[in-house]
Amino acid sequence: MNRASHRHRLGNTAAVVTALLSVAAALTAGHLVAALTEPRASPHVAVGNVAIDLAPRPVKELAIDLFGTSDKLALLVGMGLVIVLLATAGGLASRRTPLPGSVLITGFGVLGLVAAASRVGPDPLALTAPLAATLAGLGVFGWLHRTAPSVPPDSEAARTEPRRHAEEDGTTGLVGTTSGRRRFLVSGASVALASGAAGTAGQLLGDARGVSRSRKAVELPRPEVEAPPIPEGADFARSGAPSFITPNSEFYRIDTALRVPRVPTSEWRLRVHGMVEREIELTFDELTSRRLLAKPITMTCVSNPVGGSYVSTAEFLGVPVRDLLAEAGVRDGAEQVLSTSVDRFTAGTPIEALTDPDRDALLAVGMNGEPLPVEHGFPVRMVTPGLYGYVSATKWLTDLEVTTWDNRPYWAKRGWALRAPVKTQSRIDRPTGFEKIPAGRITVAGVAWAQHTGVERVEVRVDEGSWRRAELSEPVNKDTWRMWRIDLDLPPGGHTVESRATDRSGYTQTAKRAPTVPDGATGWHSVFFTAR
Ligand SMILES: Nc1nc2c(c(=O)[nH]1)N[C@H]1C(S)=C(S)[C@@H](COP(=O)(O)O)O[C@H]1N2
Ligand SMILES: [Mo]
Repeated sequence: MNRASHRHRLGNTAAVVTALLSVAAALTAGHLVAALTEPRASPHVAVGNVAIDLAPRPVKELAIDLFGTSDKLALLVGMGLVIVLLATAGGLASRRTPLPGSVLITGFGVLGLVAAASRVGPDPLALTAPLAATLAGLGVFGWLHRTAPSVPPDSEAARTEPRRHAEEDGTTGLVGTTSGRRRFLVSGASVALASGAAGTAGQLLGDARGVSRSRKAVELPRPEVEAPPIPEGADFARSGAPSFITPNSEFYRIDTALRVPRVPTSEWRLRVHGMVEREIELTFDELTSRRLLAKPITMTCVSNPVGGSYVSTAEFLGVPVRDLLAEAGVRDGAEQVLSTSVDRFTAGTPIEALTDPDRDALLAVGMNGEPLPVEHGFPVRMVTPGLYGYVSATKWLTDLEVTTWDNRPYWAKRGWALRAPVKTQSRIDRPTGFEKIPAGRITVAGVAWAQHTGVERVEVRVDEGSWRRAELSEPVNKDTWRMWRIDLDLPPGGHTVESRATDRSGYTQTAKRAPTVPDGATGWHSVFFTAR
């Protein structure tokens, strides 16, 4: 054996860093390969799930008591600590030779293999991730171990004062040590970066694939009462108004999620609690085995400016919220239901709006005949006719707490109104602003909404002339929008057209301009165009 390799001995820090980085490389490589092949075979995920299965009941109950819904996170953190401890010990044991660390990594690998095989079953795909993890771990460990700078045996000084030592030693230690250190730093940093990238990519990819698989597997149950078919006369799309049903891909989208939550149905749970006689906890199957309703509902965002596009209609399929509240038994004094999403968004909905047998607030699972799209709250969201979305339409729903208004919801804490019924509004879709159209007979068309009251009338005026009644599309229900259109004969030149809606309570859309904050914009939509 030559002198150099005989003298290769790692300092404590280098040894521990080497071991920790190797384990990180192993786990993240395994996670990424699992995402590409079989997500359940990701080594730490498989081991964690086996641990959950094997844990005795009292341990599980204790974990839930201690950590509540964060019990899975707690398990992962606990596993992380054990791994860090073992890796540290393995690193320290490998200062002279990489053998102990390699044995440890192989041991982790075998554990991952057994766990993955037991979770996935006899499928060769189950083996790829643990194998990739083991190879990555061993490879990185061997490489970093070789790259790590040597510490001369039994020299305290060497660790603290490498320069003096190197000079005394008469070797090229000064140069060697510094560039060796740098090389080790660079190698270590690249392993850390690559692991971070692999882990993130694996997580994003795995989540996306997991949820799209879960969504494809959903078989929507039939509603107890089918919604009547949408009459042809509900649509003025040919005149330039939007289509009555908004296709899912065009439905407006508003949320605070930087990244859309990805919740497979198998992981979804709903808790109904607070001021109730009986708490309820439901799985997705338990929810969808209840009575479902199908109903077209027009949703609107409070941030929709006059003339804006944050308004859309879909046929939602879901369980009436009032059924669940009746099951739970709402106690006296309750004022709102605070709904919470998996990403901690909250909305507060007045209890009357949810218990009202005439208003079909739903825990929706279906949208236009499909499971909810992921961006629109898969697997379960709330939809409440007649209220702006921020107080009534929590997506990725996981918790319903019956409580009082003392408990402030997300947007109420940020200056928006606590109660927010949708305001009666209308919008002009044709002509569009500054459009140039042939003079003579022109069609002006648009949409109006007054959810839970119903649109009664839409009027149009040009250049501040007299108001004229527009033709209205066939009503579908009082919770959906109505289309309108009117033919006008106009001379060449610039014109301004305005519209105003009147609802079934007799209220006419006000001309008074109000901003969206705190409870929804008002004013007439006006469009300038040129006829020539
Ligand atoms: N989890 C969650 N749910 C949410 C929101 C949110 O930010 N997070 N935004 C609300 C708002 S402000 C509106 S208008 C509706 C929009 O629903 P959509 O994106 O399906 O159109 O969702 C509501 N539900
Ligand atoms: Mo909104």
